[in-house]
Parts: sequence; C-alpha cells; structure tokens
Amino acid sequence: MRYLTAGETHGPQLTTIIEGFPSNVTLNFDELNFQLHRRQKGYGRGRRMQIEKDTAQIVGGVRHGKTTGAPIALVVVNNDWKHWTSVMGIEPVEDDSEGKRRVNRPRPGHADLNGGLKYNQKDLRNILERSSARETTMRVACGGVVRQLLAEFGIKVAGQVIRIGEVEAKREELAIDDLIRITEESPVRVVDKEAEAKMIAAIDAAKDDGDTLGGIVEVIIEGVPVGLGSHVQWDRKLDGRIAQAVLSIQAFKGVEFGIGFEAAERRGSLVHDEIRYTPEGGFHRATNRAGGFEGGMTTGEQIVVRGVMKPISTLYKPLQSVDIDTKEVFTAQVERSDTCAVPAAGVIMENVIAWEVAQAFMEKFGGDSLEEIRSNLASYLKQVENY
Ligand code: EPS
Repeated sequence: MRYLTAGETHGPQLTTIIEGFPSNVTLNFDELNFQLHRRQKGYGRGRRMQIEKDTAQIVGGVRHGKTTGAPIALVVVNNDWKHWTSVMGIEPVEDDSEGKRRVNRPRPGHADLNGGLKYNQKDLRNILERSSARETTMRVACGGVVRQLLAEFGIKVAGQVIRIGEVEAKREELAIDDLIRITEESPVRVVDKEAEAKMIAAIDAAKDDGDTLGGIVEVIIEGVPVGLGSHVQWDRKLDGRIAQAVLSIQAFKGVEFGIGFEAAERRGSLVHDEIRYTPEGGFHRATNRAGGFEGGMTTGEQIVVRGVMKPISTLYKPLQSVDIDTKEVFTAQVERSDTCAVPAAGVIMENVIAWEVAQAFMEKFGGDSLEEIRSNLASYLKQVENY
C-alpha cells in the first residue's frame, strides 16, 4: 500500500490517492470524517479552524459503500480558498513580484529559508504553502481509511497528550476504550484533569505573549499480531518505519518506544521484558518496556510510541531574521497561525502510525480482498498457536 498527497494550504483543495487497499471493505464515511474532525479540534488553534469544516469526498475506488480494490482517491476542499484566489491562482499573472502576499522574511524554525534556497524561490510563500501542517489533513484521511481495515481485525488505536510546555500529565493505567473515551472529551486530549486546566492556562499565557508551545504525545496500538515488520533488512523494521512516519509530521523532533530514552539510564535487567507462556495466552511478555517491538518486529504486546513536537515556529512576537531581498536584519514575517497544535498533532500521530501498521499488516497477510486477508491471517495465527 502507498499514498501520496498534493495541495497547498490556501489552494483550492487537498488530494490523495491510496494504492493497494483491498476490496470488499465497507467504508464508513462518518468514521472517516470523524478523524478529520478530531484533527481540527484542540485548545490553542487559531482562526483558520473556524473557516474549515474538513470533509472528505471520495472520488474513486469505492462503489455502493465498499472498496473495489481500485485506487481510492480522496479530496478535501479548502473553504479558505475563496479568500486566496488571486494570491494563489493557478493561471499565469503578468507581474508576480508585487502585492501577492509575498513572503521575504523567513521564519526561524520553519521550512521557509531552506526551501527557498533549495527550490530557488524568491517568494517564500511557494514553500510555506506546501510545508504547512494543513497537508496533514490528507494523512489523517488515509489513516481514517486504514483504521477501518485494522478495526476488521480488532486492532485499536488511541492517543493522549502527556506534556504541553512545562505541564506534564500524571499517568494512569487505563483500558484502551476508556483512554479513547476520556481523551476525546478533553480539549487538550489528556486524562489528568488537573494537568488539563494547567495546560489550558499555559496556552493562554503563551498566546498573550505572542509565543507558542510544544509538547509530547503518546500513541497506543492494541491487538497487533506478533511478527509485523522484520529483522532481516533495515528498511523492513517496523519500529524504524513508524519513527520515520512520526518525524515526518510537521514540527516533530523526537520519537521513542516504550521506556524509550530512559533505557539509557537503566541496567539491562530493568529494561528487557521477561518472556512467559500460558496455554491460553501463548507467548507473551511480563512487562512492555520495549513498547511492542523487538528486532524491528511486533511482539504482540501494545505498540507504545511517543513523539515530541517543538513549539510552532510562526510567532506573533517574531524572532530576528534576514530579508532575502536586502539581506538586512528584520523580524520574521507574521502569518496567521496556532498557539499550540499538540492535541491536533496527537490525532495526526495516531493516523500516521495506523497507516504504517496497516501497511505492514498488508505486507504480511497480503491479499487483494478482505476475505483473502482474513484467511491468510487465520492460517498464520494457527501456525503461531501450534508453534
Ligand atoms: C499553518 C498555519 C495555519 C494553521 C495551519 C497550519 O493556517 P493559516 O495560515 O491558514 O492560518 O491553521 O493548519 C491548518 C490549516 C490545518 O488544517 O491544520 C502552518 O503554517 O503550518
């Protein structure tokens, strides 16, 4: 399975094509749009999210509610486009140098300057329009499709925010369904109510100061069979592929599995998970410090991934930059933006990880139809059971 996305943040629409998705999966459109809706929520977002009401139009690969095995094409229209038709028009213009909301003072931390130099663009808008996290709408749409395949096999995905700025949420052991329910009701997607209030206050304070906040998000996937991914080749290690997917989310700077970076401080005896066996449960681990992976393969325990998001780089009280025309010192350009997008980034992280797991699932159990995958999985599970 693979997908690509296209489209600019203030262009007419965002587009994606999913290739290799099996036939005979019933697609629930509300469930797909629910993922898009979740991504738009979250305390700390700017005014743009009041303009957009993201809804996916399915324009290929689905007939009478079911996938046919053909590429699935999805489109999300940008409502804001109507305010940007002259700035972002596709037709040639006589003079493209003036008056088109040109960006010439790159924002520190953004793709602006590197992209401008690399693509030889003197209007940095040509970089920011595509580097914008608006693009994640389509990655979440892809997640919204593959989650429905995973759900057919009892695989569940949850996420929670565990830090915003200096505020850390207290951890609680929860059943995955409770985690999903509680975080869905929280404006910052946390379980800990005390931390929730402090996070909201911290976002308000950053906003008042013209500043931004980052944080840490945790994603859990439950119900994954043992043996997705492989130790035999570097690019088949599924934890490595998930890490790449997480770091490809705009503003993400770090990723860890299970106890993650803490493993550096502990002795091996307090890092590795002892192996157990029961006739009913088969092989399993006594703990899950590895976060669901050994040798680049799933262990069958929960996949536990954390990602670190830096604060958004568009600051209303901007840092110093250099004008690309005059080379003189100026403050960076101010574009409308969010104060904190960590809760939304959590939804994005859930969905990009769901994609990687679904892709590895398809590699292992292959099949062009849902029925074929079911029979491949059943025969593998029997092999594991009789091992
Ligand atoms: C973004 C800037 C803001 C965000 C945007 C990402 O958009 P605008 O420039 O239109 O105000 O709202 O996020 C989205 C539009 C979205 O759908 O998440 C940026 O520069 O990355």
